[in-house]
Parts: sequence; structure tokens; C-alpha cells
Amino acid sequence: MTTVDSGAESSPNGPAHPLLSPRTLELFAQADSGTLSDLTALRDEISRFLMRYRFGVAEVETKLDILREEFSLVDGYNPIERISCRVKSIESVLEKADRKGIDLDLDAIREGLSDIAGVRVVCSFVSDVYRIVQLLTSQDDITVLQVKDYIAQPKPNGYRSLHVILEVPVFLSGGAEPVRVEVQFRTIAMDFWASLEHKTYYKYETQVPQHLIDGLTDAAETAAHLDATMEQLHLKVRSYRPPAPTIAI
Ligand code: 0O2
Repeated sequence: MTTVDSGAESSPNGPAHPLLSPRTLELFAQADSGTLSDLTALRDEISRFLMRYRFGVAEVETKLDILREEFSLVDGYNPIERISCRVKSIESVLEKADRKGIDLDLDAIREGLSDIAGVRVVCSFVSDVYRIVQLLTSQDDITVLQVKDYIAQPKPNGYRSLHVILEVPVFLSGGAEPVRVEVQFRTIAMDFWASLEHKTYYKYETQVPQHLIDGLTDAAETAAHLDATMEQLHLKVRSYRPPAPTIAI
């Protein structure tokens, strides 16, 4: 039996711990030293596994930041509204791997899951989406593994976005390692729609009432129409040249 210092003061209800539940503490207390060192090794392996994805996300984010800043300085126009990044938690990685029938082995998971690292790029207009995709994916160190263009071919529910799965090298002490990152590109209107649709499914789980499904599908069309109209207006505004001032002689 191993004793584990809970690291926190005892309360009248038993020892409190800022991170570990009483059940986990109980399991630790029953574990022998071999089990504990196995658990420590597993924790370190998982940390290293997720660390590569964090670095991969940081590499892609830096590339996008550079493009954004260059556009702002040179063009006086910023095609990227916002960038958000996330690395799935290990619980969510294991749950998805299990759901997809992938062996619960880190090499198999690395091979089988492409969205452990995710970056979302929200652009002002559809043309900006394609421009940024082109500029990012044509960089020498980027390898494109898959493109799903749900803007050209929306999903039946109306979902629009352009998904690219790419590999970016991450330079570690042992050399470069390719890391897979899923990058989702969409407009502000598409993002607004996707977030409401996501919330709706989260709230109703699979039991979304038909009138809400229909409403969302209609709203996706309205959002696409808004994107097209806003882009036309934007092009007109950008191509407008104020008349040269007349000089009275
Ligand atoms: P999360 O929490 O956003 O990561 P996959 O399940 O990824 O192996 P799939 O479904 O063929 O395979 O991939 P796809 O079509 O490229 O979609 C992947 C991600 O796109 C989803 O990730 C969502 O983020 C987003 N997405 C796709 N379809 C829809 C949709 O209809 N509505 C909304 N709101 N988002 C969508 P996850 O893993 O589902 O979730």
C-alpha cells in the first residue's frame, strides 16, 4: 500500500485536494509502487503526445498571424477577422478514438485522428477564405493531406466551411516532426450559423425538433446570401476612387 500526500489540509469531511477527487486519491492509496510508476510514465507519454499538437497549432497560428499582419500593413485591409485554436483534451481524444474503433494506442490514434489539433480561421468574405487557404497551403513546409470544401458543396443541413487537414513540421530537440492540424476556414456569417447550430444540437442532443432543423437550413441560405451581397458591396467600396479635386485657375 502506498501513501499519497493529498497536498491539502484535511477538512471535517476528509482530506481535500485541489486536483484529485476522493475516489482517485483512494485508488492511489491502494496502488503499489510499480503501478504508480506506470501511471507516471503514462502521464508523461500523454503530455509529450499532446505537446506536439500544441506546437503544431502554434506554428499554423504564427503563419496566419504573419499573413494577417502583412495584409494589414501592405494592403490596409485585414482579410482575417479572428483565429482560434484548440487541442483536444485526452478524454476527448480517447472518446473519439473509441467511437471510431481506433485502437487505444497513441501511434494508432495519431494515425487515425486528424483533428486533435484544430485551428479555426474566420474571414470577412468568401474570396478571403480562398485567398488565405491558397497562401497558407502553398507554403513550402506545409503538406496538404485533405481538403473538404463545404462552401462549394454545403452539407445538406446548410453547413458551410472549408476544412484542410495539413501537416506542419515542428522542430524538436531530436529533429523535425510532422504534426497534423485541421484548419477550418469560414466567413463571419458561416461561423455565426455554425455556432448556433452547434448550440442547438448540444441542447437538444439528437432530438432537435423538425421546425428548428428547417429554420437552421433556411438561415444557412440567408447567411450565404448575406455573404454574397456583402462581398459585392465590399468590392464596390474597394474599387471606388474619389474624384480628383478640381483646381480653380
Ligand atoms: P469538434 O468538437 O468541433 O471538433 P470526423 O468526425 O472529424 O472524423 P467528419 O465528420 O467527416 O469526420 O469531418 P468533417 O466533416 O471535416 O467535420 C469535422 C468538424 O467540422 C466537426 O468536428 C465540426 O467542428 C465541424 N462540422 C462538420 N459538420 C458540421 C455541422 O454540420 N455543424 C457544425 N456546427 N459543425 C460541423 P467535430 O469532431 O464534430 O467536433
